[in-house]
Amino acid sequence: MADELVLLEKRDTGVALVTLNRPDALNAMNMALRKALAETFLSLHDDPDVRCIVLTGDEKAFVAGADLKEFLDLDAIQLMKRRSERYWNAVAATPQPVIAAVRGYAFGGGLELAMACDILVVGEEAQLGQPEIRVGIMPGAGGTQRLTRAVGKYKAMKMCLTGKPVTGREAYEMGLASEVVPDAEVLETALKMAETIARQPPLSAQAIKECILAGQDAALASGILMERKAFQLLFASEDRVEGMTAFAEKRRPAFRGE
Ligand code: CO8
Repeated sequence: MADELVLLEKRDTGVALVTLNRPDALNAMNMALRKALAETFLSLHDDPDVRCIVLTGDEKAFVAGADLKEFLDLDAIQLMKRRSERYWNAVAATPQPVIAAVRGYAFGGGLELAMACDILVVGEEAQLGQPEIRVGIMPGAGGTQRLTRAVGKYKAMKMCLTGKPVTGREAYEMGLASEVVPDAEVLETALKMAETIARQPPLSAQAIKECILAGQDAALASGILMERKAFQLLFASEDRVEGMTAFAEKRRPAFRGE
């Protein structure tokens, strides 16, 4: 277990905790780690017992970026042929909500991985940055795109062009995090939030996630239409009947994801 690059713990609360486990390299993402992470997420996509996922590293690092040592001798065609985007997509396309619990460094591909999640809980002293420019490359897995959507053009330009990180507190203030807490409370806060989400009807949670993500890139009228159709569709779910009946009967609903 301790040798595994990615640890998976499924809890009876409906929460899955995924922990990156390459501490000697500050969780830098080599190909083996990316593959293991993708396989772990793919195994969760269709698991009805998993209603929310928390992704974390350790106290020192969420992820210190792509593995630079592995990049050193790579040429452009070899890089292209690795098609490593499929590993990122396995995380980004997860139907259930995913919370990134960020402590320590989230650099380069690490920040891009966190931004592929839906909610970011960050420690006050965490360091988030896109330092790729300092080693002669640039963000390559969403950094110029998701960061700009999150914080706007001017802050994204500054972060990507200077390579300078921001703290977790600064990230929260600029809209790059959902919540900031003392570093020691990050994981607990993320897990509690995940438990709250896991108690909600999963079809609603998944529809909300889908609408927010797809709506970001749609015209407002198209986004509103998409939202209305998803809203109407949820009236076909058993959990909708259960939720409204439980409200009328003044009891706690029991959602089954049907
Ligand atoms: N790659 C490989 N090894 C790393 C990385 C990394 N990104 N980061 C840290 N490590 C290793 C170190 O080499 C060191 O190993 P060793 O003990 O064998 O020498 C160990 O982790 C501990 O690191 P440090 O001794 O450097 O620890 P410090 O606390 O002194 O410093 C830092 C921590 C500041 C995080 C420092 O390690 C650092 O600057 N790391 C590099 C950060 C970086 O530049 N990240 C961006 C990488 S590029 C990228 O992510 C592009 C993504 C695009 C994805 C697209 C895919 C197609």
